Amino acid sequence: MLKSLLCFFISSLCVPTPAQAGGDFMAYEELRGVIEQLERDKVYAPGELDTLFAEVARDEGVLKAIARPAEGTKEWRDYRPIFMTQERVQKGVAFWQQHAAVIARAEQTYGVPGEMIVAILGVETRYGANKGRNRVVDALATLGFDYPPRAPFFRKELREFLVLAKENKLDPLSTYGSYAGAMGYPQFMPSSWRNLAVDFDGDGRRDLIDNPVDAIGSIANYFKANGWKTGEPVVARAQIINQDYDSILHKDLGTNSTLEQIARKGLVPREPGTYLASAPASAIRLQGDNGGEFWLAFTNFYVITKYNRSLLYAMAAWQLSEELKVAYAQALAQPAQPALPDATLPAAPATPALPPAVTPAAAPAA
Ligand SMILES: [Ca+2]
Repeated sequence: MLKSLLCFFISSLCVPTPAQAGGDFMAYEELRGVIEQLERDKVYAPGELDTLFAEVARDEGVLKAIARPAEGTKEWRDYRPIFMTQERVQKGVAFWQQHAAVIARAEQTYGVPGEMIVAILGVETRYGANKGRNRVVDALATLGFDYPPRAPFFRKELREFLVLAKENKLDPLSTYGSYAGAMGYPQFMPSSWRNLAVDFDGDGRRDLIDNPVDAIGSIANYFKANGWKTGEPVVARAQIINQDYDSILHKDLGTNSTLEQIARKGLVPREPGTYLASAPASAIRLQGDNGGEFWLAFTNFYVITKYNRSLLYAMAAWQLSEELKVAYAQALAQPAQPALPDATLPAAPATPALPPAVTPAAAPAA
């Protein structure tokens, strides 16, 4: 009450700007546990983290943001237009052209297509243009200590961030990212940065915040480490051939059937392609502009969900990658295109101008 009255009278001092207020977690037992562990592990000197956390503040905006992620509340028809814009494709092509040699090297090194790497950068940060405005240490402490549904996850990421800051000489008080603490061009969480980032330009640092070369290599390495299968299909639009399909539709983030099992329930690939009947797959339904869209999602599709645990995210990233692949090839064929006004791309997932939605290279014999 006293605090709210003070806020009423001196409201200008009570605007929630996390960088100004501080020390919100100093009395938390859980923070003591984190600090003592990092001191025991000799990552931080005694007292160093007390000084740091005297500046760390609860970020109420983070708690609001995590309660309404776009992936959890939107249907596909509303989610898709956020990412599938002419502007995002054109900027992706420009980014790809600027870093063509590095992207080709990442493709060769890790077996992940260049368009997939560029699409992830486009969906995550518009190719580095928006790396996030939340101070990471505030965000992770807020979620790790004051967001019970996922506190253990974020408390671990807070510890990882504090170790990462030491390893990479980041100033924890001036490192910014998403409301969930994801950082840099590829929006890696601290544990992913520590475990899967690579020094792709060989300068001795794994810098995802200011170095697009390291970001490109790190995304490709992340995909490879999570099971990307080079040359295998990602996802294919399905058509209905009989009415038993409801029982096979799948919402979890992994394959649960084979193409053959799904076909028996009434869904088969719509476009011609080389598919193994025994290929692990799931049938998914998305709510599109014209009602239900049915898709056959393969192992590689669920690798994309390792980046962000959402079917909509994976579909947006994949569709953007397909658009990028076509637009990049066109740009190589005829450079110096005039800029077009921003507009949402047509909803059809694969127009006749596009290559087949799924082009598995040399599928092995069944
Ligand atoms: Ca580097």
